[in-house]
Amino acid sequence: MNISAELLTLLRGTSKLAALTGAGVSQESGLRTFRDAQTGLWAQYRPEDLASPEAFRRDPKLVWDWYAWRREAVKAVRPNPGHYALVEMERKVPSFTLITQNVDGLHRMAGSQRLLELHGNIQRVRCAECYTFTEIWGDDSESVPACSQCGGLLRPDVVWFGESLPRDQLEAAVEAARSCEVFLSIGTSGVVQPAASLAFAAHNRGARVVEINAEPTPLTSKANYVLHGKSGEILPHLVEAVWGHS
Ligand code: BV8
Ligand code: ZN
Repeated sequence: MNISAELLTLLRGTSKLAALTGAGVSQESGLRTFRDAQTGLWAQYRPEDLASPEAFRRDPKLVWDWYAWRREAVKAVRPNPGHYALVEMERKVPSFTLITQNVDGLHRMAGSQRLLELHGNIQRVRCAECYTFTEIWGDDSESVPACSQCGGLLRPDVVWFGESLPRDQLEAAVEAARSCEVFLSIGTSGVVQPAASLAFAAHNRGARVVEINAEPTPLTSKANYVLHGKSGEILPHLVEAVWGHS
């Protein structure tokens, strides 16, 4: 792939960079993206119909089982070169913030430190009532496990549609978007709010916006640079071309 000399020069001179990632970054690890069709047992459901408080109220066991299945799927995969390239970028750029919409925990597993998880992490389980986190729970196949503190239902520690994002993570993400010189939008369809507005906030503050995605999105027309392709191929190539081997 050809990366313009202009973009390479821009990135070499950047000291404040923010990167937003979506499910596309985990696709090459073998995880379906949010908009990919679901398969097997879950093919009949749309993610948006399961990832909501209403769905959990209506059928907690169905939602719990969907996340149990996704936790197993995540356990079976590893970060890909795109995740590791972002760890390398964090080491090279003086002020780097990685903002992810992904809940798979792969950025953390790859070693990213300056990481904001806007939508939570499905590896973490908490009580729907008292927020107590827990690592262990009964594996009764008939019902959703109960909180050991208050007896409430356990749920994944993710942000469902209609739920607010964690305030501290969102505020830090907005601050990073507003103050960066370059904003990278990687592997996201730019549909889900408020995450999708971060790139526009950066653009409105005069940041250069770079989109790395397999297909065009609502951001493409606004981006200063657009690299269409697989993030697991583009990111390592970009890091090598800009910052060379560590
Ligand atoms: C909130 C956790 C309100 C759960 C997720 C304005 C208009 C309309 C609706 C709304 C609006 N504002 C708010 C809403 C409602 C809603 C929303 O945005 N709906 C959408 C559908 C329009 N937003 C919310 O409900 C948010 N909360 O606003 O609360 C509020 C306010 C105050 C007080 C109370 C309440 C909460 C949103 C968070 C939802 N939770 N995840 C779970 O995962 O189970 S979002 C979910 O979608 C995932 O986190 C996922 O990451 C995220 C976004 O999807 P993408 O990451 O972009 O993935 P997608 O598949 O779409 O795209 C992948 C892209 O990668 C594609 O473009 C593809 O081409 C590309 N790709 C694929 N492979 C590769 C690749 N690119 C590169 N390389 C590859 N190999
Ligand atoms: Zn509880």
